Amino acid sequence: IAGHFGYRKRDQHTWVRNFKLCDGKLQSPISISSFKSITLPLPALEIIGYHDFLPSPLYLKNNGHSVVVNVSNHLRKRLPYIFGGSLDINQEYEMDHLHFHWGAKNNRGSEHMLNGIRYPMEMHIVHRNRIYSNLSNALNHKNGLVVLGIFFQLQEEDNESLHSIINHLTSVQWINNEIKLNTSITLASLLPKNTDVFYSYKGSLTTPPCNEVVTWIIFSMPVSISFSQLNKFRLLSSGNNLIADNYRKLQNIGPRKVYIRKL
Ligand code: B30
Ligand code: ZN
Repeated sequence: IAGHFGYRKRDQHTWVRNFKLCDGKLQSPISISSFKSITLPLPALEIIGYHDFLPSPLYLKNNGHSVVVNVSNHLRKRLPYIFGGSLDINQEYEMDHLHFHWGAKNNRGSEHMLNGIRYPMEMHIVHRNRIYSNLSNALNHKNGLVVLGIFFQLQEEDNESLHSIINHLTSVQWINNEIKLNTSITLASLLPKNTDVFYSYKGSLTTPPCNEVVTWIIFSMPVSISFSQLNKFRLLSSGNNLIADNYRKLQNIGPRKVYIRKL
């Protein structure tokens, strides 16, 4: 199977049986409304090293539920990291990997919704708190991860910053296919032009095991992707099925607050 969990409706209902944390009160994704969000005079989110090329080699992998860009970093270079914004003072979060969620049709694909809109794709740049030595340790602590969420909206022209990933998607069509990327990437090129406005709330991994350890930061401004570029994601396969529609159903906000930072 597609790596121990599936996204079809009847599959998502079984997540809580196998992964108890998926039944928690701080789950993600959620539907975000700018009107219901609380405006805070937050400092800017500091994003350090985002203009530098990620250390090579980068690995592109089809893990059966998404396509992932991993950094190997065997030379222990300083990876891009973030702090400030809505994050606890003195906590730094280092980039771990990035991956995507997308739809089979243009009217779906993003995990979060913003003001009633579901975008055709959402990218997650996953960051681990520097005080934890690796991802699995970070998953045991409620300040373990920060995930930056970036929405994609369709546009006629290609987003050239995505070429270094999308040109190689055909090489990872099947589950567990992994290739070394010969080109490098800057994370800055994948972010929206304006990162001053973002939403933030406390939530979870959107996949099993659903640990409630994620401070979510969702940028208000989307980035662009062309139809033909998005269609290349839609050819990725988990074996018997296409990966497309790898987004989790919306979770209850409950008493949680969503904060918005504006300029
Ligand atoms: S997300 O950004 O909320 N979609 C993980 C990190 C971020 C998100 C989801 C999951 C994560 O770290 N998962 C645990 C590690 N995974 C690796 C993986 O993502 O490939 C192993 C696993 O699930 O148990 Cu399959
Ligand atoms: Zn994700």
